[in-house]
Amino acid sequence: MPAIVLVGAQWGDEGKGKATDLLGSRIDGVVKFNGGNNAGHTIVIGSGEQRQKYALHLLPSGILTPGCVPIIGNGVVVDLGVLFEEIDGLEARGVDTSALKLSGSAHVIAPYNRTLDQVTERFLGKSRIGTTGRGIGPTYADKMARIGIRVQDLFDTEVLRAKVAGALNNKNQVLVKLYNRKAFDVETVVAELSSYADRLQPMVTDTSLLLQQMLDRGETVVLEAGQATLLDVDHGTYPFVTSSNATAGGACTGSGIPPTRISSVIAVIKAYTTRVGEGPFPTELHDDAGEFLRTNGAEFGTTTGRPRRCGWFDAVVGRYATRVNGVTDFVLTKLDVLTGLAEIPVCVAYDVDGVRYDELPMNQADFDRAVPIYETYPGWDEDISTAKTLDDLPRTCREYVEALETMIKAPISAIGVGPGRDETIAVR
Ligand code: 2SA
Ligand code: GDP
Ligand code: MG
Repeated sequence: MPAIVLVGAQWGDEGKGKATDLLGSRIDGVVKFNGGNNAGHTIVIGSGEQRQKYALHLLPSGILTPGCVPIIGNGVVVDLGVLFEEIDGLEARGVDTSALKLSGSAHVIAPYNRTLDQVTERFLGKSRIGTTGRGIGPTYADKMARIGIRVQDLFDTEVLRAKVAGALNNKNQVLVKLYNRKAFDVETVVAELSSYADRLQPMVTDTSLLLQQMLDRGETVVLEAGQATLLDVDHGTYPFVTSSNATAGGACTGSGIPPTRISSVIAVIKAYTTRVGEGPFPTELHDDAGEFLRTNGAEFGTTTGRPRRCGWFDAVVGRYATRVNGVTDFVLTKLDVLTGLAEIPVCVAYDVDGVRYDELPMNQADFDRAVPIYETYPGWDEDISTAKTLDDLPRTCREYVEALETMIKAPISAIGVGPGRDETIAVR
């Protein structure tokens, strides 16, 4: 039965939160499989005076759907303070979070990992990645170096103490000698992490087993990615990426659901492109058009508030997302943001030193020099935010969507025309 993977096709903030939320009553569980509180998913529910906006970071989007089991998988890195802050914030607004499950194998973001993320970025200066500063990279580095702290370690103080001491062995030297920072005290870290244990205990579960049982019962589960394809540590614009696998492959390793159980892969793609943080972005705009997209699309980081870099739709990136994720359906979002533009350029290929590339160049150095080759489409002026079917869209708008669909080589099954749940066109 269906295990649906949902990923971002570009550099993030495509509207994955809204897309997951839209699946709503059709799903029994949502598992977040990568990343941590670097993610920011905005979900808008209701209309008029009833309109409510939620910004989720660590919690899966399914938390807002009654009856849906929200699950934090083993592939996630968890800042426990942020987790409880988010839970308390939702509870205060009347959202029931009691069904939340957390993998005992998920890694914990320790306080020294947050510090290391921030000081490393500062020392990198011009070569910085532009991270969210939440400790994500150093925590995944510890996981791979096999010196990470896992959720299950919090329930045995002796084990926890040994692990924290092991992790701090080298880190304190680096922090003091290289970065001129104070050393972390083992006991203080142990006390901080242990303080969450009692409240955490009831939600800690073998989530891989739970998910398998749900699928065996014929239930539907969504595997929800944080970040996006071009931020994937293997398939993205390395080193300007996050430190996890945000593509469909990561959904299996980060949740414990095997590839043979995945039934479809939905990719969310914006009708233009944004990126936050450093790194190459061929269609980036530094002019009034970029400002138009940022203002109309409210393109500011959900977690950090940083202004997002904005540019035209890049069909090469879209095709790449189709290929590396095995996309079966696209959700095209923020089409409404383009309303009012006389013409809309779309990048169909790149020119790298006089050579045309229809696919993403293999070498990062070549991608850095990629110059977009544009085709231009006529825009539209009509308000499309109340459109419910393709026929409700102006002809030029429909033609824009059809052109994108042909270029990205997978069907567009839903279109977002506003942030709200109901501001959506179901295409098929
Ligand atoms: P990190 O913190 O180590 O994961 O940063 C590495 C790169 O990954 C980018 N990244 C993101 N890009 C877009 N959206 C993200 N989530 C927030 C949002 C971001 C925010 O929803 O708006 O509020 O600033 C996200 N998380 C990580 C990051 O910019 C680096 O390029
Ligand atoms: P995510 O990280 O992919 O979940 O995306 P974010 O929540 O960080 O950013 C997407 C933003 O676009 C949010 O503020 C959403 O409310 C908003 N949004 C989603 N879909 C649409 C849409 O179709 N139109 C408009 N105007 N806004 C949208
Ligand atoms: Mg986001």
